[in-house]
Amino acid sequence: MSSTHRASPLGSLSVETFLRDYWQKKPLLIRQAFPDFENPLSADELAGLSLEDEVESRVVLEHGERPWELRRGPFFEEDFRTLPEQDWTLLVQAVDQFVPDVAELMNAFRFLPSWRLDDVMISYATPGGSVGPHFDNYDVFLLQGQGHRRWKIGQHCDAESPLLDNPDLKILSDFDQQEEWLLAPGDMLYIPPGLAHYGIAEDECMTYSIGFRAPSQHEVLVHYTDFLGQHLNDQQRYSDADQSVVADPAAIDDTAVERLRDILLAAADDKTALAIWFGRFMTEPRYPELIQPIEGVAGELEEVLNQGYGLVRNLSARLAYRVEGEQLVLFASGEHCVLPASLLPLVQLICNEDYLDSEHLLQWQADPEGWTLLQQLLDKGDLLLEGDDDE
Ligand SMILES: [Mn+2]
Repeated sequence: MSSTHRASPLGSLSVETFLRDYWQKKPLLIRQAFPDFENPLSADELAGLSLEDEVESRVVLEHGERPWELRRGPFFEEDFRTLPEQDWTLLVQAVDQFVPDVAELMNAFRFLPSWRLDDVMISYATPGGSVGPHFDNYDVFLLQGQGHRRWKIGQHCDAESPLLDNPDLKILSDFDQQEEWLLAPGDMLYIPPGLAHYGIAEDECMTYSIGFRAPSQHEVLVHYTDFLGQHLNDQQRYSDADQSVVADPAAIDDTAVERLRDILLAAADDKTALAIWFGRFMTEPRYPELIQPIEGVAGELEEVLNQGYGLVRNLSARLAYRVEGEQLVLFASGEHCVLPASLLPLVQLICNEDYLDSEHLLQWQADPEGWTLLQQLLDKGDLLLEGDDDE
């Protein structure tokens, strides 16, 4: 699959029109966004994942010990046997990190920056199953994988919107229905941040939520200044060598405030530092423990490629890059390295393809910096040798 010719899942709508009229603005229903969609995972396989320690999962029961009861995984098989016939939902986070066919779904959304993509959550619901009327702080595409789900669209919400008194789930106490759609396998609904939505399973159904990440302004301010702070020393201080005679020693005058503002503005104006912080932040993996250094693997690179095997991206790794003047910066799972601009084609290949074939990679054997980069990413565990994970 080529990174430049992936089919858009927007139906007859162009990417340009979608971005202009819908993205972050209003909901969009796309009938047969994925025509003849083949559900890559069965309900039993999803339930199987929820038994695993490293997987985040939840069950929501509408009529449990209290209304909208939340149970957290990992679960035991016994837990599922004791659930009622209907009105419950199993939700499993970041299934893309464990199932390559689910990860591949995300490639259809590369008309948006891939570092904005977060994960694919999958929900399985029995008839009547729902997680209640709610809103999210991020964009989501809801792809119907199996069965049918009725989606009701409500009002725009914010931090002030009234919620039910529930310790675990943020369920809206008011829902002002604007629209209603019934989704069948292959249909997809886009929901912008802050828009109330309420999905109810008509029959046994599975829904794939392709979710996005966006840092909160709190994260931008706190994390960026924390990152900058690591490079500052104690001698760099508020200074007032220009201090004039004070009219009142207790007063904080404008000049003092402006000296502080200059410190902050200089930090905000450092576009290079800001970009490096951002690339590291946006590529931080959800499960860093799934990216482990693999000893000795880099030494096998040449042999493996010569045998015709390629490399695969670790499903947990997040990659992005930035070109700034002559400088190329690669971000790999929360870290960065500065590279010569001549490595751009290799970096683009690594960032955009799940599978790197031997033919393309062997071309870089003559370039010591390119070859070293591949070895470093293998050592770090962001890239894996084909065959190591039964691909
Ligand atoms: Mn939601």
